[in-house]
Amino acid sequence: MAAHAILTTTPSHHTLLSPLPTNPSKPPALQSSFRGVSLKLHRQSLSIAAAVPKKPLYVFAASKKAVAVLKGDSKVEGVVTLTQEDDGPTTVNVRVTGLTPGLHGFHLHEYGDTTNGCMSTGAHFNPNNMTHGAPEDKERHAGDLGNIVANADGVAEATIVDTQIPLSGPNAVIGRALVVHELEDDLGKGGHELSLTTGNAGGRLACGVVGLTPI
Ligand SMILES: [Cu+2]
Ligand SMILES: [Zn+2]
Repeated sequence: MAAHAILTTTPSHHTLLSPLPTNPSKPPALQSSFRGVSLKLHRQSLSIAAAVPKKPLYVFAASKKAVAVLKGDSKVEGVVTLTQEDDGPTTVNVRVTGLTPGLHGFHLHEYGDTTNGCMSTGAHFNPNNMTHGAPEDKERHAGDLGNIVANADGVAEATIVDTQIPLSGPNAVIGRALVVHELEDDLGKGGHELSLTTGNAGGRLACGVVGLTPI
């Protein structure tokens, strides 16, 4: 009997943790508790909707921001922030230090796995089964972000705006990794056997997993 009682109360606890009512036939005590929560949310929606009546509520929660902290086996390191409004393009702000002056391939790789350093981040993120290219090409990996350019001090700063690396939805890049390379990415046009897969950009100097951060 005791075991039976525990089994029947456990689902109620799970239901209590849920932010919205999920079961219309729950006991009266739970119902009144959920009414309080629902009512509070409803009031907030009403006051926001009244301030800007023509926009649906979800617009206010659609700004997304993510960050990747790039590190590797060398002195190369960096911080990259990614922001996206609604379903618009993603703005990527890059600052990487410790590079040799010149161009360095910069990509979003498929996996946010750094168990074996930057090697375990896999290939370029490529949800549409394309070959490697430049960011402005039709034929490109979604993760192809071109090159960043380091100055004489080895510092590369860039702002990249791209439509193929959203922060939500089926092709979201949260949980994947950004990688900065040793060499220039030839953008698929170098004629090297690796041009159409990696841009022949050489070793992976530093990488970081893209994770959500407060807006
Ligand atoms: Cu890469
Ligand atoms: Zn690529």
